[in-house]
Amino acid sequence: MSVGAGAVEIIDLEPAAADLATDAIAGLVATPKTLPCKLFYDKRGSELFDRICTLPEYYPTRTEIGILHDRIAAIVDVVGPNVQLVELGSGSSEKTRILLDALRDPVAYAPIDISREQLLESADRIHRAYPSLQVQAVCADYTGSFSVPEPRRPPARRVAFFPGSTIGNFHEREARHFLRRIARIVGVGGGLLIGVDLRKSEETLVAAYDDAMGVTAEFNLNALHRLNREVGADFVVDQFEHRSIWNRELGRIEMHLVSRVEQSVEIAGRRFDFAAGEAIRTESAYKYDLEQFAAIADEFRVERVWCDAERNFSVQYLVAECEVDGASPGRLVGSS
Ligand code: AVI
Repeated sequence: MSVGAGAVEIIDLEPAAADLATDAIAGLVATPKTLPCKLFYDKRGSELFDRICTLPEYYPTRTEIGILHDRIAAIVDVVGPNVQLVELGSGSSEKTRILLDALRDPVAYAPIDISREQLLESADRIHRAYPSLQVQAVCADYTGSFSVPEPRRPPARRVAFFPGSTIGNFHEREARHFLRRIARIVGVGGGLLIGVDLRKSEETLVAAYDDAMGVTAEFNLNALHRLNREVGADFVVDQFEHRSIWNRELGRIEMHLVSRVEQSVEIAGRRFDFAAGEAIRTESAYKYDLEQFAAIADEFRVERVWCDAERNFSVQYLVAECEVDGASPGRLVGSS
């Protein structure tokens, strides 16, 4: 199927609407209580996230963009010409433009995103900005099963782009498993250009996830509003407050929603009791040092690492080394 100017291809693997109530209940029966961070990203949550990315305390976005701009010549040198670029969770594809402006003769661009509307809009914008580039948009959950389309022109290699340090939102075992899947998708000799946030002072980290204007608090609380709106839960949202803490032992920032009072909440016919001060963990953001991350990306060779001057954030180019489940060079279809 083609959309837009007739030249963007869309491969529609959109999963069935997530059962939010089931996911929420599975987290709230656990001890301690949790909610999945994917709950954040409805329309309102995505707008709030875009605002977070511009906040003075939230250093990752501007630092990563700075690295991409400053090091673009070295990045395109190592990535090489004639690649098929596959972006995982493409969102607005803003950072991609820095790459596409500099890559030598990219064969095709395949943005993958679960949000159909945003995917189509950004794929169409990319098509209009780079009319000779084949754009093959895939509407899919990139953490699930998907396949990447073959481009018309055979690429020299497939390169995945996964910016934003979203890898930090995976628990370590999931991150390892996910990176192995990516290695299989790009094939031996294929690449992964990835943004990885680094360890730093607790003060900087906590502030990045608890800004003075309260935008991150609103983003976190929006998960409860969403459950009220979409599955008829009865959270009294004002009776919860946002908290961000650095879990030193696990090397991660955690976002919590803490119950201000003793209360109970009903979701899809199930009641959940909260003690005053009891927390729901809504997100974990792991911060790595370079050695730790290299150990997790165990089926890649770390080819190059670029950091900002303060070593707050890294952009890394990894090359897939291991043959996984029969993947071989040039065999370019991946699934979990
Ligand atoms: C999407 N992800 C990489 C963000 C992060 O920094 O973990 C989500 C976020 N949560 C609060 N602020 C930003």
